[in-house]
Amino acid sequence: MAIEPSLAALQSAFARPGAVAFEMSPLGGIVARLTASGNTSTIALQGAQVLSWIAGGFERLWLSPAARLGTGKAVRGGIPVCWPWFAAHPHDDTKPFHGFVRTRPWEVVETGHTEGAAWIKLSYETGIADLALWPQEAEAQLTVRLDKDLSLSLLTSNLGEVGFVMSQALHTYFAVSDIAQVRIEGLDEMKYIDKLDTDARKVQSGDITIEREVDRIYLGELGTITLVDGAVPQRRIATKSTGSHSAVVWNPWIEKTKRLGDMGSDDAYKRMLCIESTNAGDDIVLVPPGADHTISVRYQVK
Ligand code: TA6
Repeated sequence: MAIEPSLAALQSAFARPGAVAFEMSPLGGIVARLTASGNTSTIALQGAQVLSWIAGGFERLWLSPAARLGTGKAVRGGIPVCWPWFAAHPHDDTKPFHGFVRTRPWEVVETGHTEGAAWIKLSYETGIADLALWPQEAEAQLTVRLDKDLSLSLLTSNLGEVGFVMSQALHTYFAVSDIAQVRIEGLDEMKYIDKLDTDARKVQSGDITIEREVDRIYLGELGTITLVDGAVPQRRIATKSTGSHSAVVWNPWIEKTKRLGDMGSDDAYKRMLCIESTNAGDDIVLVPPGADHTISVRYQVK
């Protein structure tokens, strides 16, 4: 497991003037800050977790006011990387929910910039500490690119001698002004697994609105999924994924927000909505020895 390098070492090796800088976050860990096209994004080395994306002058991601780095717990909000399994481990629910890399230190392997764009690539390679959780030799590499949009690409490489099956998610928490004025376009007529109704399989009818806890895995060749925040100023964010045939829509609503206990306030559910790019549900991925798989997503403010 990588030891977190010093801030000075990171600055010296990977800073790019005006595009990539490293700093101590008020949340208590080292973060990279990307600046490009008048936008910014902040990524924690812990979990390679995007914590912030400010585009067009607005913060587009929701982060719990209770979020802290270095506590051994996953940070609630931003874009958690759920790997190498999504939700509960398929055979052993004593293992961490959403895999184990959200709390691990990832290693910066590359940064770069061009006119109007900046990016960072971080890596997590499984090691001895992970064997009890997942006895595979694998590497995850997350590339975060900021330009007028925000793009993430998660490459999984099988470094071992045996194939493995995995599931995963880029578990994005979008900020919304009022959940009562939000809808999701683009999933009409798509099949989904309703996690709140004994995994019943259903079909979406029209746009999605949120009036209760929602936890659904949409399945199939999903096109552009658009979050529409109808409050003033109206905001639209289009999401388009590749390497994925599933997507999760989740809002904890009132009771689950209280049960989670790290949302920052009992009414936090009104200001967030997860639209996640996944390999989840029926959409699990086999990675043969020496092979790899990439899931990616682009977020565009419309
Ligand atoms: O992606 C939706 C979900 O699986 C929900 O069921 C809820 O558990 C959410 O993830 C958050 O999981 P976490 O482990 O971050 O508390």
